[in-house]
Amino acid sequence: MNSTSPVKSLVRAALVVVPLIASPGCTPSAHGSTAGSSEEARTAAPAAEPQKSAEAAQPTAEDARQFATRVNEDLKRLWTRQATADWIKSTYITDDTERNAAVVNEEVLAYVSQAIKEAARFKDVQGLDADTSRTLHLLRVSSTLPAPSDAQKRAELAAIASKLDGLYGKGKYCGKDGKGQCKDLGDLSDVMAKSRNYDELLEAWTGWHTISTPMRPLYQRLVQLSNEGAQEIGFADTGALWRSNYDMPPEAFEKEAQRLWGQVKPLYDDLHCYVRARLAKQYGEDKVPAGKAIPAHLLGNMWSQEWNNIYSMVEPYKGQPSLDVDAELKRQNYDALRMVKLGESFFTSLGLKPLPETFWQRSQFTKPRDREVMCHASAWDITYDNDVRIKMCIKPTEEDLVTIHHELGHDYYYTYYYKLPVLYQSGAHDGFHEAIGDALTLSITPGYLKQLGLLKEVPKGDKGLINLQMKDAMEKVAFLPFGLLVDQWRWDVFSGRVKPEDYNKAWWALREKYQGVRAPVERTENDFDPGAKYHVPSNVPYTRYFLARILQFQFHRALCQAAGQKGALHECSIYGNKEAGQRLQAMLEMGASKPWPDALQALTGQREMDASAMLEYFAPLRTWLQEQNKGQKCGW
Ligand code: X8Z
Ligand code: ZN
Repeated sequence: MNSTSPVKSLVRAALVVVPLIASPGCTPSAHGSTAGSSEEARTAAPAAEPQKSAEAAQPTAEDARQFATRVNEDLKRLWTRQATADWIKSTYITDDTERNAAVVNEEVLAYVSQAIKEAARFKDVQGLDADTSRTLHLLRVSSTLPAPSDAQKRAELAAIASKLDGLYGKGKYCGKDGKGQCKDLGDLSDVMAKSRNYDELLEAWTGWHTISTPMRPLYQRLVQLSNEGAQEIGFADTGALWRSNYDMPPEAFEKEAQRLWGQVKPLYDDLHCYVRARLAKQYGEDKVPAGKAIPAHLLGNMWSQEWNNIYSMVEPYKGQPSLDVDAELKRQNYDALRMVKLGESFFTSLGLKPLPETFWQRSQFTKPRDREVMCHASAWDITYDNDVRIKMCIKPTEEDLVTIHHELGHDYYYTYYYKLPVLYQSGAHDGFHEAIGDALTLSITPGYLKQLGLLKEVPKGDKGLINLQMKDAMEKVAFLPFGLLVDQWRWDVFSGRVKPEDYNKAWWALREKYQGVRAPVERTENDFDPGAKYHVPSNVPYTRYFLARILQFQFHRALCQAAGQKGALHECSIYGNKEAGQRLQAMLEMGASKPWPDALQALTGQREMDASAMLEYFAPLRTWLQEQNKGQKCGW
């Protein structure tokens, strides 16, 4: 609405325990991963084994069509049971709810591998209709943790996945001697965000990184077993399976990710150089030397993935209007419900429908006082039939307000595609799903926030703009290399290019190469630092977030064009614009029914992912950064 650029920011709480499974949104009920273990190996045939159609040697295209229909029906039933069990478990963690979820998850795993093998019979069938071939393809890539058909191994894999997730979820650091007050990730992340004391930060960082040490042998076995599962269904390894979910050969996708990184790297490098110089002022040149990677504990976040928590340290111009939304949220006693309503009102302002009544009845907005829950934000459609919900532990912060928009983006995707067959109930690719809510937050301008009474003053002029862009960049631009490298590491691990004895070394080589950060203290192969990031022990693919950071600007630019806005991209807001809403809705309704370039074209007119919108958006900051960095020794 307003003519200044968006304020938003903030990372979602970089902490908390999350789902076990990757799925269309960030829900646990991922298609085919495991959410726990069952004690006994399930040797029996899957409960809902797809009926063996056309036993004859030569199946027909019609057999294939019927098979695809039946798999969609079976999966809807099975995934509903799985999501139900996972929801109950995640909102009430006990041994019983974990075991219950594990049993259902194993059933789904067994069904999916069986169905994929059966589908192989249709490989050479001529004349398959487009929907049938797409459905069979989506089935094959639907699982993020493929299980071996050997029931004992499948049970072992399920047990390991559950154990890893539990180690992360229960992770605590209780002081150097183990006898101090125990701190969980939430507490330690608060230190990372707020402290400016080098040693205090170091202790929080090293403390959290102790929790993943015991994960190493488990992770190694998970890699072995899931690779076996992947190979059984015809993939080179689990990483190749993940990369096959982008409507192009896995090798082409690897190149695509590198191409996009090449587009944004120069912008990241400029930000890195400027931020490092500011950090050197704060902590001293000896601690943060020019021309070297930055110690990983100084950027306000456990993984240095988003840097907005140290915005005050890098604020370009002092004396400009404050961009601190937290203060007003707290002062006005904003509660969780009001924050979610505010989020919904952004979507409905675009002409999108209100969330169903059940959303309000069944979501978890706040942390219950009387039981253990998974607080990591997620969005769900439990029945694949518009039973949409979010699960969060909302606090009155700007960070959570942004996360609410992110999660509602997932729910709006669900709510517009739930009538499709269940294998089409996904994002065009997983990066699309992660980008919807974020794209909308690019329209949350200071003007909008002022209207809501959440900012006192709208920043003005060049200085106000640079401050705003810096705040944005510390979240969006800073994230890019981390978004990419997590799976660069996993792809190498799954493929065997990185051997278990080099897990940690390879992780830090990538952290340094891409992010320009380094471990603040010596690390060895006794450590297992990748395990200190949730998505590794919980086996959630991560490249989606890298893609989403780029796509959200591409979406934003297209929506601004649809809204008829002609000004600079960083000044655009689509708030209240029905044309933009219609354009978005058309893409959401497609789900995964078509290859993603078709969906991208429907929204943007382009068939390629493209970071030029992100570069255009940050053009003013980029010029400013280059000016500031003159004479600096940039790079590492
Ligand atoms: O895990 C998440 C979301 C759930 S889809 C809260 N994110 C990544 C992370 O926290 O590391 C969002 C940004 C990146
Ligand atoms: Zn998400």
